[in-house]
Amino acid sequence: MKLYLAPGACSLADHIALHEAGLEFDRVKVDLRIKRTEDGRDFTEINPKGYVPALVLDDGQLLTENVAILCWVAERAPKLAPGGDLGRIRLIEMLAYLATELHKPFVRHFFPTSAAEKKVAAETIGRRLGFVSERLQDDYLFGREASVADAYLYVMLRWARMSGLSVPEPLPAFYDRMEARPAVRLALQHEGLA
Ligand SMILES: N[C@@H](CCC(=O)N[C@@H](CS)C(=O)NCC(=O)O)C(=O)O
Repeated sequence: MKLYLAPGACSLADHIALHEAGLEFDRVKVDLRIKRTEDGRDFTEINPKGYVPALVLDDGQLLTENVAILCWVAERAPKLAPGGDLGRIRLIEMLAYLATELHKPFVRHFFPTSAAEKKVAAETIGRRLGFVSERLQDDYLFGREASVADAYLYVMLRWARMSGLSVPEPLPAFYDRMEARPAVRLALQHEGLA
């Protein structure tokens, strides 16, 4: 299996999750500006969407979208998903929120078409981080065990810190907790971000 990633991009969440799951995989870095893999291939021939993450399974099937890849990892490592009747649905609910309500405003904040748009994006991120901060149950989003959604939230917080945006309590301690996890440290190291 091969994970196509760009250092520090949202694909870091999938990278962390694969390590948390203890799955074997190869990493291939992609230069997103020119859509080329580090081994010189045209990335759009691998993922026609042209963005990371992309996961090529051992049977050659392509998986894209953070929500889908993270769910797939959690299906292989159930410890990375909340339990209970609605566990899987709660996971999808949280991943969908992170992907559409938090990740997307960051794109507007990183690549604004105006100063006003950047300001609105910063306010939106602040409000939505506030919502997530109230959802933390114990150490992580779903209790005392980390899930694949925590890996995605960690990446969003990393972006917030890099952008100088404030991170509401108790998320700073959550961030430190995530960074202390061996899977996170390994992924950061492999992406040259440690
Ligand atoms: N809908 C996709 C969005 C993924 C995405 O935004 N990837 C960014 C990096 S964080 C990317 O590769 N951008 C390059 C591009 O769109 O050209 C998902 O949730 O997986």
